[in-house]
Formats: sequence, structure tokens, C-alpha cells
Amino acid sequence: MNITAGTKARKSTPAEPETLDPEELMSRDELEALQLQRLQHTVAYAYERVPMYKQKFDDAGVHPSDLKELADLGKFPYTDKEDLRQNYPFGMFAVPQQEVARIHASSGTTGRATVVGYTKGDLERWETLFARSLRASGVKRGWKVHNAYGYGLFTGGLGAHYGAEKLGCTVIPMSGGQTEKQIQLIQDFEPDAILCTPTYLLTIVDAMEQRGIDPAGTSLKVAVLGAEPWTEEMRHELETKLDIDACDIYGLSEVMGPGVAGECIDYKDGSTIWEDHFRPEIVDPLTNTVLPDGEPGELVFTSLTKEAMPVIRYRTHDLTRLLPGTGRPNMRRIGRITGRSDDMIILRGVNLFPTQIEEIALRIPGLSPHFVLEITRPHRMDELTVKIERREDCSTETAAAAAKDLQKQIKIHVGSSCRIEIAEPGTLARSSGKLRRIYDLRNQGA
Ligand code: DLL
Repeated sequence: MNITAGTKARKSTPAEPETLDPEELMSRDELEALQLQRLQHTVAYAYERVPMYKQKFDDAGVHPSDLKELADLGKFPYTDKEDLRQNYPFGMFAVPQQEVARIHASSGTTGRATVVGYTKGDLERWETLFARSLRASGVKRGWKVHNAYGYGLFTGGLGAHYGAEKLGCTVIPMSGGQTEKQIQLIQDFEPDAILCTPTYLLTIVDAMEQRGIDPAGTSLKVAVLGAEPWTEEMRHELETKLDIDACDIYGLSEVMGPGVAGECIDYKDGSTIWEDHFRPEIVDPLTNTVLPDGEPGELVFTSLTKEAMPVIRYRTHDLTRLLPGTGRPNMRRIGRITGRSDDMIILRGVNLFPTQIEEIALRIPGLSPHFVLEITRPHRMDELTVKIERREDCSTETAAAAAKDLQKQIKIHVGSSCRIEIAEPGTLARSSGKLRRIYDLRNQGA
């Protein structure tokens, strides 16, 4: 596959070196010295202040004083979402409630919400790192920024809001949903950048086209997109339709929120992890062993500067690889997130992620990026149906041929047999934030 990101003259430029934070310019050795110092502090701090960490470390027979070099981190036990649930709501906090300036929570699909907290200092670091991510992605001080991440307990809205303000932008706090109003404000306020999930930007593009508005004719120059997995093919789709640069931003509430890593506009090769604040590892999700850089596995983070809720070796369940630094040579990048290990479909022994379908479908002319995956069990065997909309300009006959092609390509590249159902344009549910792609109907008598 050879998709070149950005087929047009770029409307923004990379950050000037003099605007970078000093940590972005450190040598790798300096950065690792800083990491070690912060790691030693965080591990001791968590041990002293959070009973769960003391218990876990004691059970594993490790003590903060065992952390003499970065590699010693591997001796410490992992933390998982389940630990947060068991300590619901505030049991993971390392400071008294009076020192917690803000709380966020993510509901997830099952069970109790996971609750996270921030001191004033944590909020300052968060906005600095979000601002750093925006700057890396070509957003400039003085720009108007349309923020369509959801406001509220979700970290996307407020995280993006304060980050953009910190960079010195004019923020339009639109939040998610109300697509008509989004379009109206984009036309009237003429923002330079938009912040939202990739599938919500697709919804906006789609709604513009339906109203006869050319998405390439807006004032937008840059989109900073995250909160869900997306592919190079989706980047190409959005960049071409809107005539913008689209960059990735990554994060998760438990580790901070959006801005744990951000993508450099001049490279567009995966998000740079802000390693002065987070120490990443990749582990084998089955054996729990640490893997060398470059190997695919589960991303694990240890926070280096968090006060209200430090996390030690937090299992993200996100599957990716650690890659060498490019835009910031001292800090490593994450490759595209293939998906979450808990979102993986296992279809008759074959592992499958929605991003694989997105990648294949978007390379077939006539098929749109609007699709869902349904899993059923009609005859005691699991079956996958891909429901995908044809593009407006694709005839029913051409769509039938495209469906055959999609089925064949999925068999070749993923190894699964599936059914394809072509849906009419505009009939599948649209995203207003994180899009749900998988519908598991196996327990519904289907
Ligand atoms: O989604 C934080 C966020 C908001 C990130 C806005 C970027 C932009 P949670 O709701 O806790 O936090 O969900 C975190 O979302 O573990 C990944 O599975 C997924 N995710 C976040 N960013 C990306 C990305 C926010 N750029 C979970 N690519 C994470 C792929 C992402 N997946």
C-alpha cells in the first residue's frame, strides 16, 4: 500500500525549534537521567501514599529502593483497570481530597466507572502537554480552534480546551454532537483547526456534503484527531475531503487524558510519547514479559510526574509498537494502535480488528468509511457480517462488485470468511464521538 498523506500544499508548518519545551530538545541520555530520577520519586511516592501499591509491591517482594536503573521497573507489578474499579471511587488517590482540583471518569462498556483525579499541578502539566501536542501537529498560537471533543467527565473536551488555551489559541468550546450547529459555526467563525474524533469528523464531512457544502472549502487547516483507533486510509480520506493536515493525538484518562503522545505534522508517522512525563513499555499480553522496541504488544505506562493519581505500569490494553524518535529524536513514538486487546474479534480462531477492515475497505473504490461489524451465531458457528455503505457516486452494480472484492481481500489479508452487506448511503449510524464498530449479537439468539 502506498498512501501518501497530504496530497496538497500544506496549510501549516512544523513548530519552530525555539518554541519547543527544553525537554523536547534534550539528548536521550539527559532524558533517561530525568526519567530515572522521576521514576524513583514516583514509585516511592505511590508506595507511601496509596495502600494498593504498598500491598502489591509487598506481595511481589519489591521495594522502591530496588529501582536503581530504568530496567528495574520490570520488577514491579502491573496495574490494571480492575485495580481502579476495586478502589472506586477515590482509593487510588495519593493526596487528600482537598488537594484534588478536578475529577474525570470514563464509563467503559461494563461495570463501574473508572475515576481519575488531578491536583492543580497535574492540570498545569496536562495543559502543557496538550499544548505541546497541538504545537507538534502544526497548530499555532493565535489560531481559532473548534473543539468538538465531548465536554464533561470524558477527558477529551476539557483536556483539549485548556491545552488550546495554553498554546494561546482562541477556543470555540462546541463539544460533540449537534452536527448542524457544528457546520454553522465552522462556516461562521472560520476556525483554523478542529479537534475531535476521526469518525466524528467524518460525520461532519458527510453532513456538509449532504447540504451541498464543499468540505474542502472551509477555513480549516489542521485536524488533531484521537480517542479511537484510525488508519492511514482514514487519514487520507479526511485530508483529501477537507483539504487539511490530519494528525493523531493519543491518551487515556487513567494515565492523564489526551496528550500523552502527539503527532508531528512534518512526519505523520505516529504519535511521539512525551517521555519526560511517561515511561512506556511494550509487553506480551499473554506472557506479561517486556518486549524489545519494535515488537508488537500491549502498551504499558508509568507516570513520572503525576501527583493526585500516580500510575505504575498501567496496562492500557492498546496494541501497538514502540518506534525510534523522529520529529523529537530523544522520545519514542507509538505506531498506529491496531485496536484494544479487549476489542479483538476472535472469529473461528482468527483474530480481527475493525481497523483491518477499515484499511481494506477504504482502498476499494465505491466503498465508504461507514461500516459496522456484526457477529452472530446462526448455526453454532460464529459469523461475521460487514455492513458497509456504498459511496453516493457508486452504482448498485459497481457496489456489488466492490462487495465481492472486499470479501476476497478480507479472506486474503485477515484470513476470515465473512458476509458483506452493502447499505445505502446515510443509513448506518453516524458517530458523535467514539464510534462503536462492533455489534456482538451472539447472545441475542441471532
Ligand atoms: O479517549 C482520551 C483522548 C481524548 C485521547 C481525546 C485523544 C483525544 P479514554 O476515554 O480513557 O480517553 O479512552 C482511552 O481510547 O486506551 C485507546 O484505546 C483509545 N485511544 C485514545 N486515543 C487514541 C488514538 C481518551 N489516537 C482509550 N488512537 C485508549 C487509537 C486511541 N486509540
